[in-house]
Amino acid sequence: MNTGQIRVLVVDDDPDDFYLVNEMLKQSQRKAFVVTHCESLECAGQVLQRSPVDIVLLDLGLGPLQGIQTLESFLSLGFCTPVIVLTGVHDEVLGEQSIKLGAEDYLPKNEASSALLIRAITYAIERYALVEQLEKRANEDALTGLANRHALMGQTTTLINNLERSGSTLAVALLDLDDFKGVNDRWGHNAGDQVIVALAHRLQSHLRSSDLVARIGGDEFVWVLTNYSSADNLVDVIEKKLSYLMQPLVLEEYPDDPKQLIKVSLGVAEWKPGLGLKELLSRADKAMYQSKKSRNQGVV
Ligand code: GH3
Repeated sequence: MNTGQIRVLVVDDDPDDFYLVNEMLKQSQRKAFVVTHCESLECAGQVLQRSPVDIVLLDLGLGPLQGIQTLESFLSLGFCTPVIVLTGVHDEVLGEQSIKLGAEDYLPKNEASSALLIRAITYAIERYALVEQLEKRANEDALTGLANRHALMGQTTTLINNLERSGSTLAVALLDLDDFKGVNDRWGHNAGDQVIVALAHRLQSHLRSSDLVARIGGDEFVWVLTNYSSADNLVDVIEKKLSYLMQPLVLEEYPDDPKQLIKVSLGVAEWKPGLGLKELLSRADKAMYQSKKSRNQGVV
């Protein structure tokens, strides 16, 4: 949230109601509200596309859209913005439905006062930010900022479900650093962390943006490749990327002395109809184990 100003988008097809809301917000002694008005969801979509706001106040019943349909249609636009339903209808069921769907609050217009509206807006923005932060933490690996195992499971399962319909390609590559314990022992835990972070950055910057990368354990990473053209191509792609990943690394403590600290073993499993992520990971793990033993890359 912008600390000085709160950007509010009021979506209401009644200009008189908008006038009243705007007047209520103007009465705030402590907060400055920058208010934009739209009479339709189409206008709201265009405004949000141009620049984000801190909160949307949404009337239910815009044009052909009735009741809860209005909120569903707004949410389907996919903007990450907290929403308060501010409506002329006082209906407990509608209120509960709105909250369940994802609205932060439900306020009947005839009950809204300046103080109540401002308080509702303030808490809605704070709550939304807090939930976003918690969701981020729940899905992110703290050291590298990559997706964690939980996020990987969710995102890849969605991809696999879509594959069952589209018939496209997907492979799971499991990467495990070689002799990483030795890195920690020889160079210290801080150097070990630098190796993990460097590998994460390399994975992020050298892989296709449509691929997924996650850190699922201490020195274990997963790379999910999608939409490649054939199995031969897959091996080529992986071998080319590995050469980027395993470049020497400059440690903070030894800026003039690059060290070959990033060596990985890798196992790959290709998706076939009926296979889920767990099965793919287990196949990739077996291939990786073989690769560890021979210090080559293995594909099953
Ligand atoms: P191998 O080549 O057989 O895979 O052996 P390895 O030493 O790479 O793997 P091993 O599983 O024996 O050791 C992994 C080590 O990674 C042990 C653990 O202390 C260390 N580790 C796990 N998470 C972190 C981390 O976040 N930072 C650092 N610095 N070390 C970590």
